[in-house]
Amino acid sequence: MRDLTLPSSPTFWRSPVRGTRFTSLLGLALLVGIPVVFATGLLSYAAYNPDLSPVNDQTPDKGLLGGYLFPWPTDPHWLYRLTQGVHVTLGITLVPVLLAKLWSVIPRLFAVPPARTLARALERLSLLALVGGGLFVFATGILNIQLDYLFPGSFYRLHFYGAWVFVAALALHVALRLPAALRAVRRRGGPPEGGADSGASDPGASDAGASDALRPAAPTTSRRGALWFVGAGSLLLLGTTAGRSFDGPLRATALLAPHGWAEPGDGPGGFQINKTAASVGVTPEETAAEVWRLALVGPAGTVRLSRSDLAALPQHTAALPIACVEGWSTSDQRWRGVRLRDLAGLAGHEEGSVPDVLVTSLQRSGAFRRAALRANQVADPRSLLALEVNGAPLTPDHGFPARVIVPAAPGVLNTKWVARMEFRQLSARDGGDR
Ligand SMILES: Nc1nc2c(c(=O)[nH]1)N[C@H]1C(S)=C(S)[C@@H](COP(=O)(O)O)O[C@H]1N2
Ligand SMILES: [Mo]
Repeated sequence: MRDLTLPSSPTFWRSPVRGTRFTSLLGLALLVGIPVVFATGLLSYAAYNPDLSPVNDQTPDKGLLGGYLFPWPTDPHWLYRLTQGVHVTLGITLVPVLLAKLWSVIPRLFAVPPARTLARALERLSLLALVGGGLFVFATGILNIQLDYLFPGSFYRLHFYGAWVFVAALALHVALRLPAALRAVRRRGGPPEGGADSGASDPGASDAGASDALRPAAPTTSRRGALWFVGAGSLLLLGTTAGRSFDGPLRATALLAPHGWAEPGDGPGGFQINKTAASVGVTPEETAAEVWRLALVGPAGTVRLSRSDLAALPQHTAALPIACVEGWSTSDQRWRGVRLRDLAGLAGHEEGSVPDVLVTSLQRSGAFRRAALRANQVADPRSLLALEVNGAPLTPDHGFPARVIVPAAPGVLNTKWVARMEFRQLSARDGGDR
């Protein structure tokens, strides 16, 4: 008899590696890792001050999903470095596990009939959200850290909504499948029971265990070997990614990180650079001493300061890292400049009632030209408009003549080449329409 070799045929998928236990082990690994990635992702979103307008408020319709948002703290000063390093590094590390898990159940994607009961039909629909949502959040995340903003609209919004869809479907999936997965994993250790790996003793096995090959091909590896292969892939990614959170020789191990290994040069400015001055069109002409002025806007009107005016104000030092949403970070750098709260004072705000601030770069276009900081960030004595780093004037690429640096904040809020600072209430409390 001729084989019917359509993917929907039970004999089409022949790898003997597929099986309930294999799938379950991968699923449990994801179940440990994904909640950590999700939680650090929610923190990352909160760290953006997403409910400050006009710049950061890109998800005004986030509704209940944004209900957990809280003012991002400034302590400990390495907070975002840790949470975002974990978010990106662990996310990348889980990719082989996710792909192997999907591979292990792919025959079920083609199963006919798609479902025998209404409950199964509904579950299969939720798998669309699970698989689609999972692939979507991982793909958008990886594209973002590669600086490829291929998706239309805001990355934050897409990744944020995608994550909620994915996690909601995941919660349902876990509720439905966890007991069977735990049984499948225990089975190997305990006394043999029925068809061991086949899932044949499970009620509803025709659905749940359908990834076992009916007519397995000759094995080229054992299931244990396949798990080692997946684990080794994860370790390889971990080992070639984690280094981007560290300075010194470790950074050179971050082979796969787009910004992880680029040599930023030696000297006081010799640490990671995201965008260079040239790449965003900031020229030496417009940052020259005779030309550049900082505009401070507040109740006192507009105050214009030259770089030497700023240098004549009380100078303070703070040791703070740059920690990018892409997951890379630097160790603490020694920044020196004027306190943001002192500038709020110059703009006419009384000491003790420091407001939010909207910072604009002299860079004319691009996503990072404006950023909003919350009052608690402005008030922190370590939050500076830095003029120097590591004992020398800022280099052009690190934001000369002046840049913002705030403890524990995502790198993108540390605006470079600052031209204007508006000190006023930016949060929803006064917003009216929300
Ligand atoms: N004007 C301006 N400021 C900016 C950026 C930018 O592109 N333009 N990039 C931001 C991002 S995403 C990061 S991570 C930090 C990087 O600072 P560094 O290049 O000094 O390390 O600067 C932030 N400030
Ligand atoms: Mo960044």
